[in-house]
Amino acid sequence: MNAPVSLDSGILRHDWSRQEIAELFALPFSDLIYRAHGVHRARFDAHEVQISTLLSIKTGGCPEDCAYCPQSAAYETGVKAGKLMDVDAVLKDARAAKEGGATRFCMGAAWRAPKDRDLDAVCEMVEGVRALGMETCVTLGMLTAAQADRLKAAGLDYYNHNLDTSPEFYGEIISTRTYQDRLDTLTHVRDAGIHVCCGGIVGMGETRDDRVGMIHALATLPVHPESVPINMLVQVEGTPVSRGQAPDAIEFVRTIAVARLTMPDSMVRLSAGRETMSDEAQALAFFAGANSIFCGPKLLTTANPARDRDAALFDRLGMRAMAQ
Ligand code: SAM
Ligand code: DTB
Ligand code: SF4
Repeated sequence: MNAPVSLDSGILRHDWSRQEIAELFALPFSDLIYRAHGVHRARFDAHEVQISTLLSIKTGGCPEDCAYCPQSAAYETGVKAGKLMDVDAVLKDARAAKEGGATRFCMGAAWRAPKDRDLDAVCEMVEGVRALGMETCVTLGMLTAAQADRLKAAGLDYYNHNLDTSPEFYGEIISTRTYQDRLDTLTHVRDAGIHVCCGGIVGMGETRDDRVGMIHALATLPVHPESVPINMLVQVEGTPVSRGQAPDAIEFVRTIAVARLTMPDSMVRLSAGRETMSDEAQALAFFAGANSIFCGPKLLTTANPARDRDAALFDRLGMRAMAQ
């Protein structure tokens, strides 16, 4: 006989204990995704997916040592360091993204933190993309409160800054900044009135308990991030974590489901890692509560599924792009 699985519409809470989150992760897979889907369906149209497009506006040569990242100057990954792109070139790309169906344009820079003069150009980009009628998102590294205010004044909608993993495992992955540095930037972004996009990575050799710790850190923030990207590690040769075992798709889907259950009003993004993920694993991730993706053939430096593969998948699953 099946034990009864309680189906509810989700409760918005910020006081999750690690134990409660560990218990969600440990549920039988079917019970977990059934519950997560129930919450998802109660709060969202389960057939709609929000679509963002990514552009690397400043690639490579990053002084940070994030062990997963092809853009760190600390590792030989074949990524060439470039300069900040011109505003016009960025806007040309944004127009193409809009034509491709994206409602949000995300610009990423391989910086530890932006210099104030770099921010002048980024603010122009934000203004230009907004004028095209798209939502804007940037990810530029650490921000001061004053820099966050400048981005808000330029009309920025979202700032992406990930916690990446648990507080305990963080030091194994990054030595050049602390978890608290990340939390401080998130506070500056939140205080400036910008929507927060914050999530992490699955598959870097962390334990289940680290995934629990990561979701716990996100779900106990004073306000849940409006957008929670769950990235499956893209194993890039030359990065320290590329030598581990390939990430486990079932564990990835569990992480999406627990994010959905603990942060019921947030958009959960099935983020990096779709290029090597089967259509079936993606379908499970959508069922478990993911409702946002990056579309277009490239993430920042690595491959993402071609548009026709995504279109075919949406068709097969009866899903559609969310209007802005
Ligand atoms: N430099 C900024 C920062 O670190 O916040 C912005 C860009 S950084 C590339 C944005 C996020 O991309 C990282 O926090 C990480 O979660 C994700 N990322 C980077 N490399 C990845 C990889 N190989 N696989 C999966 N996610 C990755
Ligand atoms: C996020 O959480 N994932 C995106 C976005 N935020 C900026 C980046 C994924 C990068 C994957 C590796 C690359 O293409 O360089
Ligand atoms: Fe730099 Fe961001 Fe990559 Fe870390 S994740 S090395 S900060 S670009």
